[in-house]
Amino acid sequence: MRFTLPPAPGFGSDCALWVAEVAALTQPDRVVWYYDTPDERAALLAQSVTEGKLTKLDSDLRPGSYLARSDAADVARVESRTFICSESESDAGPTNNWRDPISMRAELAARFAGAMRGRTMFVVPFSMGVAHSPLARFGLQITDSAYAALSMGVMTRVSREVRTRIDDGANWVPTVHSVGAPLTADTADTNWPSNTDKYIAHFPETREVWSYGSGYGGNALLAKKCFALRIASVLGRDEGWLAEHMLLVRLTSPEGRPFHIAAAFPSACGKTNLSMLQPTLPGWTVETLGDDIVWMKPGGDGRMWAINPEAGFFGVAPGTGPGTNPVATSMIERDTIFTNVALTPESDVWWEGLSPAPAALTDWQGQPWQPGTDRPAAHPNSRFTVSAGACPLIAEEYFSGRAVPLDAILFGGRRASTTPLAFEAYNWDHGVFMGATMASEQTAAAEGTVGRVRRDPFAMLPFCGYNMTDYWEHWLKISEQLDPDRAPRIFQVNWFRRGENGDFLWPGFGDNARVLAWICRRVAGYVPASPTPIGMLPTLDDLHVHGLNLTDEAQDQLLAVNDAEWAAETASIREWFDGFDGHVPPRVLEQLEQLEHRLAAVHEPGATARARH
Ligand code: GTP
Ligand code: SPV
Ligand code: MN
Repeated sequence: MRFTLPPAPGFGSDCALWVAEVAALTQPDRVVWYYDTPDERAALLAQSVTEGKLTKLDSDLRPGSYLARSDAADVARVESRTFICSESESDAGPTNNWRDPISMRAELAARFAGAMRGRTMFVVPFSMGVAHSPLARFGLQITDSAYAALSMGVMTRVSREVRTRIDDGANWVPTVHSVGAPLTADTADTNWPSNTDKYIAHFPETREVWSYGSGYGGNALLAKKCFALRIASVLGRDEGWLAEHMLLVRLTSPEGRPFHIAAAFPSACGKTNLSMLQPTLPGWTVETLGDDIVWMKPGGDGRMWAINPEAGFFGVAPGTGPGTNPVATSMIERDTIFTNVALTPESDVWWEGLSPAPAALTDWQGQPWQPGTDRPAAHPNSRFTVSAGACPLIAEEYFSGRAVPLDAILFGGRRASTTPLAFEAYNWDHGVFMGATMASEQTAAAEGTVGRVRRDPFAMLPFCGYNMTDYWEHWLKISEQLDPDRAPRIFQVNWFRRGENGDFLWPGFGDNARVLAWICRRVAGYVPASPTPIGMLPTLDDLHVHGLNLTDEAQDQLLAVNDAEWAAETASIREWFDGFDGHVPPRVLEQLEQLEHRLAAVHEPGATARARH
């Protein structure tokens, strides 16, 4: 028997017909529309507990909260199995895994045929953004995972209204997810069904997502990376806006002036933490708008306007504690789904960095664990899933859906060396160059070697749904719609520079407010900055570091621009650009040439000490 994937439903088409076609292919036992009403949610949570897929945590210690333990081989995004199936290979570009859409449809049809046998197929209508907002986009996720349906209920705005709007002809993006583990009369279900064969496939022309084999995070919650970044980046290219892997935060100065900052850091590099930081600088306040994804569009006023399309946080658990992130710690006191953290004997959760280790635990794989055990109790990519409405600092825009005007855009990553704590781009093109050449040490958020430095342009390497150099071109072009005096200013930051002994030189977390405050003062025109070859730097005094007790080494190194390191950096950027076969936009190449030129100039006779910094 030959199967095909149902064709993408066209604009204004009947979603029920498409759902029936997917059901005919995947053959679930039953089809259930899931609107995430309180009753539906309670019933699905209870059923998941009965089936052993969720553990209910102690109702006094962690009310309304649950623990999920994944299969040990399904713990993070799988970049090697993520595909962009554009008609032309050059539209996917050299940084994506390209597959021909016709052959991928055939390959997937064979996987999806009968994939949901014995299971329930949930149909989840969701909105990215508040449903009545002009920037909102709708989608349907079909999934055979109750965990995915429950998580979608937290991470997106799931409602019957969205289905009505779709039935009334609104545009929507179809997404299909199966864990790839059909049940037969003689196969027992497991607590985390999944398949060793995995596909995270995107069809940019027809705006579809098909995901098979994984139940974890961005592989399974298709509204997140698959729709809101990979498909949305393509929509943005075609329609004149940007879908970005960024946090969004509002800082208000002691004088009461609000500043809106978006920041692109790669996975597990500090977005959630920065989005809800508790400033250690008196008088400054923070409101949280988003922690992972920003959609932004130039307005008629020449400013860049931004929204967070998500409704929840899927945050990294390890490292989250009262000392580092008291806001998140209180946000996840209740009504939270935890995945792959450790369980205490009292049925509460624990992970490295939350508190001193309890005497005995059950680790993320269900094994006994004591302090001193030579593996972490919580998986390094263990996560909490919680409504953004639970964040004590959540901004009013979470409810109203209003967009905010961006004052600054930050690029950052984990760099043990080379990149100073903070510096400003000379202009938009220089900022685009900073974004395009960002590099970061890899983390546990995706498969791969943790700690290896890789270029991760705009923190979008795994998330750009089209050709990376076309995407840089789009960033350059979008500035034509911005007023140069009102466009967001661009900065680079690095909280992760290390000293000789391997320790972080910068305290990070709440003290990052010192850097953000400098950025706001730059935007307001209140502080000068020193021109250096790599950009405009603050002094330590500008960062109000008094009281931090920085070591001599930290004072010396945090803002240092080291000649040898930057010579190696520019050489490595040039080599990396060479891999794009002449497609790097000339304006970006020109920025590299200017940087090399500025670096060489500091060695010429007469170069100022200040330029040498
Ligand atoms: P994704 O959800 O994967 O996109 O990650 P993210 O960018 O939101 O990262 P998150 O804020 O969850 O931080 C990831 C890890 O970095 C956690 O273990 C944090 O404790 C740690 N971290 C965050 N901010 C800082 C900081 O300023 N300094 C240091 N040293 N560590 C930090
Ligand atoms: C990331 O890896 O950037 C995440 C987690 O935010 S996931 O949703 O799994 O992509
Ligand atoms: Mn992320």
